[in-house]
Amino acid sequence: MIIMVALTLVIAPLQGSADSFRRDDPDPTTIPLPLMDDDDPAKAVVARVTFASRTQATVDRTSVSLQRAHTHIGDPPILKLSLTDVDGQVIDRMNAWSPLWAYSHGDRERVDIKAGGSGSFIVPFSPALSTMTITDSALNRDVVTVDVKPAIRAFCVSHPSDPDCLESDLSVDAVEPRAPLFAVLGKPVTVTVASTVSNAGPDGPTDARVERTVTAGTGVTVTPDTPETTEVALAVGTPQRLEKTYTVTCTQPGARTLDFTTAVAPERASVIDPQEANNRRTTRLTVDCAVPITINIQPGSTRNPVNLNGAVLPVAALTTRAGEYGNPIAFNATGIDAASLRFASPSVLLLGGGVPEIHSRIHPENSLEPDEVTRDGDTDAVLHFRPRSDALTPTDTSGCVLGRFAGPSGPLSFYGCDSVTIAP
Ligand SMILES: [Ca+2]
Ligand SMILES: [Ca+2]
Ligand SMILES: [Ca+2]
Ligand SMILES: [Ca+2]
Repeated sequence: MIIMVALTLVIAPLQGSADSFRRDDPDPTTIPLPLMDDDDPAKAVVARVTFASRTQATVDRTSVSLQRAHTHIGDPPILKLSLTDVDGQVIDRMNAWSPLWAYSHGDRERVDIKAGGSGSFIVPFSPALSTMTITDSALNRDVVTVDVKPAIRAFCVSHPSDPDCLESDLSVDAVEPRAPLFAVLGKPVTVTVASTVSNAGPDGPTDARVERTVTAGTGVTVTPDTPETTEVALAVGTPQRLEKTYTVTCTQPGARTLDFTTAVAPERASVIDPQEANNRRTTRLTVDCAVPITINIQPGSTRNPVNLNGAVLPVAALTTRAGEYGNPIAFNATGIDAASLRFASPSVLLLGGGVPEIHSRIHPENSLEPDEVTRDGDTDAVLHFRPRSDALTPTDTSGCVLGRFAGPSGPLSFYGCDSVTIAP
């Protein structure tokens, strides 16, 4: 009972309470009216909202109605409606009567606050409209935010010729990852993905939201791995290319996959895409994750001189245990596939170049370790290359071997480098 009495107000204090409003609140008597174009067919967005209390409400339904929104002239500022566009910018503000406030007529006219109730909020239609936030002015608290996009979308789907409704067939035409030929376990590499998006019309330019996501399979990590949303204005017939760079690191050897997905959609609910099937495209990138190994160029020499005039260069690929020389995975050099071998500088190997093993076979041997003194007893593979100037240049300081070997459960790539001194 006490609560009921406390909630019963006479109308005079209500009007007097305007002083308690924040200074930047618009004066309801001077608040600008929603702009209405009289040449435009009247449309309004209607939200039916049920209030459980002054600060809690739920949205029952939203719709677009072919009627003009009323102007809220003279409404006391009980509730405030803020209308935002798809970018979150406020495009309109207006006052509204609360369904919880009811006049009652007795000896004196007064306003009661009901415990609950429903009401319709009717605002002018805008093709840019996204949300309607209902705020209790006196409490300065947001009560509920209504997403009006589904109602606008449904209206435009059923009224395609309405002047406020546009049609744009947006599409993702290509998702093209560019990656190095191989990546060494634990060593980050850069992958650049180019996405091409376009608008086939008929209407445009259309503000579009492009979302790019990446999903890494097992044995590989990628950063950034959170979806990124970009806004682009797509003119009809003018594709745009968006590039995004990722850092990719192999955590397990072998073929590892990354799925790059790009999706496009109109920003505004009033723009209908008649063909959704072409709005998303995924391209799978397979990364060859190579096992790092230790090699000894010119066993017996610490200088490792390399002659680019056709002399034979011996290179020992060393058999190592997991953890030896910092190599994460055990490597048996006798399992090397000689036909796969190439020797060159790192940059040339990444471009697919390099010279082959000149005998097309490995030479099993207990070779010298990198200290050029120790032979550890296990069998290594000595390889012979004839370096040329297209494999190493006089300024190169390291020579590397790339190849395939028999891994524990199938062929894997391996990669190892040692320092070189290019002979003048
Ligand atoms: Ca489309
Ligand atoms: Ca050496
Ligand atoms: Ca060894
Ligand atoms: Ca050995």
